[in-house]
Amino acid sequence: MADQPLPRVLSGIQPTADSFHFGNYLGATRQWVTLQDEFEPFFFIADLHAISVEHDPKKLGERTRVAAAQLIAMGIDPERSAIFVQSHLPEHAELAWVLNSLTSFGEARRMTQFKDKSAKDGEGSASVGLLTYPILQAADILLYRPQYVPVGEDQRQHLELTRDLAQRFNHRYKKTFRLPEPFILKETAKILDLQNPAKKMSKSGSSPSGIIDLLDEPTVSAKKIRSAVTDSDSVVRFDEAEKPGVSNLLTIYSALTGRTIEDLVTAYDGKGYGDFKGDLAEVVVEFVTPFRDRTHELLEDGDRLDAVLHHGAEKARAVASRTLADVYERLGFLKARD
Ligand code: ATP
Ligand code: LTN
Repeated sequence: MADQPLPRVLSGIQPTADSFHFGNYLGATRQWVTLQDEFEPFFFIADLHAISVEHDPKKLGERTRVAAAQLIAMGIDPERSAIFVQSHLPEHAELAWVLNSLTSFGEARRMTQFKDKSAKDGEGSASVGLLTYPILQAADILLYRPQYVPVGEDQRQHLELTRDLAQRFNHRYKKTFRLPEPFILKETAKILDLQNPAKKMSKSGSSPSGIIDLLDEPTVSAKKIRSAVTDSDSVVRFDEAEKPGVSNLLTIYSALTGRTIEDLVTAYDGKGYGDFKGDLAEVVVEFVTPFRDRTHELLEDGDRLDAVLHHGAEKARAVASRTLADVYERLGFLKARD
């Protein structure tokens, strides 16, 4: 019997900083690594999304390469997974245009990420790209008809919009898109800022001491863990409402070591925050040191990285161009002559 094709998994990450952080890794990309075994995997660097806020064109290309190197260093296998750059496939922007015409203005404006990001300088000066950002994201996803989209909690609403748009298109024209499901791990869905545990750790929103970058100097990361905000009672206990800082550190500790939260709480019973943070700092250093080395090694061979991205784009194009052709046909566009 012929092998059944595997269901697909797809996700993307923006090249908006010089490094990924622990929120990106524990919330999202770590799941990319495990899911690639059981699904046909597509992972991309969302450079089109990165220009929806002001960006530095001198840095974008290099950040895109560094992002790809980090994904490989984490364990995304370029032989198995299509790793590609969003702007290398015009199909993403083309399907986004189609979906723009299916989305109401109010629907786009209600997205909390748009509200948060546009609040900074006022909605009137936010780019229309920031408003339509989730529609481009829906296009990214629907082109590949994936079963799962592994992301952090902050992306749940965008996934809901994606499903709504898929349903709307299927209903209005003909069944074309698969309804994707978010894949969000409860425990690590929202890693918090180390200095302000009321907020998520974020490339754009965190201060340098609130965020642990995977490519930071390991001694710097250790220091950030040791000076993370906790509270004054000195008891290591998991309580997200009363002790968000300590609970966040327990989440990171548990995710990096595989030890359960209960096991950690028992192990630090009667010890203070000093021991707890010191040990976690060591765990973090042990994790980031080989990761950084692998990333830097991969970055030394730029040609090989570019070849991986080229090959990834070819695999992606084979799928994306077929979906887009179906969409154009169903919309009634006149076919171009060969
Ligand atoms: P920016 O601040 O530029 O919006 P970001 O730090 O939020 O960036 P993204 O590139 O938007 O990072 O996110 C990449 C992936 O990481 C997404 O799946 C997102 O949900 C996840 N993610 C980001 N921050 C966290 C976090 N603090 N906890 C868990 N997951 C996160
Ligand atoms: N908005 C996402 C990045 C992203 C994405 C996607 C994630 C762009 N397109 C498609 C999953 C699927 C973010 O992480 N901020």
